[in-house]
Amino acid sequence: TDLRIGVVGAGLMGADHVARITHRISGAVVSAVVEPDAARAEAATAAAPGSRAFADIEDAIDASAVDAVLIATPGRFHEPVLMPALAAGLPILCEKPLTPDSQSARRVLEAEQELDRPHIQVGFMRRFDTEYQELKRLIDSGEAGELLMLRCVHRNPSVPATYTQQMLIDDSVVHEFDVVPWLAGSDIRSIEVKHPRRNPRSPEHLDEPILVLMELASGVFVDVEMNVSVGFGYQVTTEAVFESSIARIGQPSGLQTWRAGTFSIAENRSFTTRFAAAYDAQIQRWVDAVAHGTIDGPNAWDGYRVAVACEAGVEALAGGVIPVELPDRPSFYA
Ligand code: ISE
Repeated sequence: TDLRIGVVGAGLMGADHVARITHRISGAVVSAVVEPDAARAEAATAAAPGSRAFADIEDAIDASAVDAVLIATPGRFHEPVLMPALAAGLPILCEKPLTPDSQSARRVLEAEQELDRPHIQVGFMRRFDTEYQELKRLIDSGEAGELLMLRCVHRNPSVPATYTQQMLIDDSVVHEFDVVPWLAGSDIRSIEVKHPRRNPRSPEHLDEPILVLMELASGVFVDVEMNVSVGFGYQVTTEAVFESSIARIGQPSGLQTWRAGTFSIAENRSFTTRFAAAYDAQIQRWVDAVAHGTIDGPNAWDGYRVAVACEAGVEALAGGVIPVELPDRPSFYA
């Protein structure tokens, strides 16, 4: 029988996951939607036949309406959903970030370790993108020789009014803090943030773009251009610099046209299209793993490591080279 998923949060990402589970994922259905905004809740339940709206996750659990929980609210609202879902022993797919800071992430780790095994998978979907996977294979294989640098670009056309300066780090660069150590096979040692000229088109309360520099334990240097008011589209690219070769991922692809003296390729406008296939793969693999009592992707320890990096990154917004120090990984997450 199908896994009955309760989706918590039916904003942009939650609604996208409801449609994905309903139309593209096999072995699962959306059985419950938890969303305080009545119009969003109604739209989401209408999009998932057979689903019901609940005021909070506890009600859905008490009604035995869910076998698993997908959390797609903003990061600061994750902990109050994670805790009751863990207490009920339910498998969880939690959108990034696990939580916005390391203290709350640590509380989640402690609660999870009361259970017999990891129950939380964190939605760092880039690990499911085929180009990222190919680049990781190239780096791991050693075929291209030593990796020297990673040059990352992360551009959003615009951001919602609720997006804050700190979110440049803990909502956006959070993805690089996960995927870079995974790609390079090396932890982040320190983080520094540089402030180029401010984009006059940025919302008044934001000072961006920013340039984030990471030094990895291996000596590899990484730069991330984090730029959220570019207008023209959504771009996430990485260039890997090796001894005597270069590899690039995330270039525009799809329809190419030559017209009136101009060559053009359509660009993505949102992460929902740029990473659509990665989200599909992530959710399908999670659903398949849950059927076997496991998870299949980044776990809560990864979420915690990234929360530690985000804290250093937020501190670095004010200046300085901020070290990133991680405790040893508990064997529970081996
Ligand atoms: C957003 O929350 C995401 O997760 C996107 O992947 C990222 O590109 C964007 O900057 C974030 O705000």
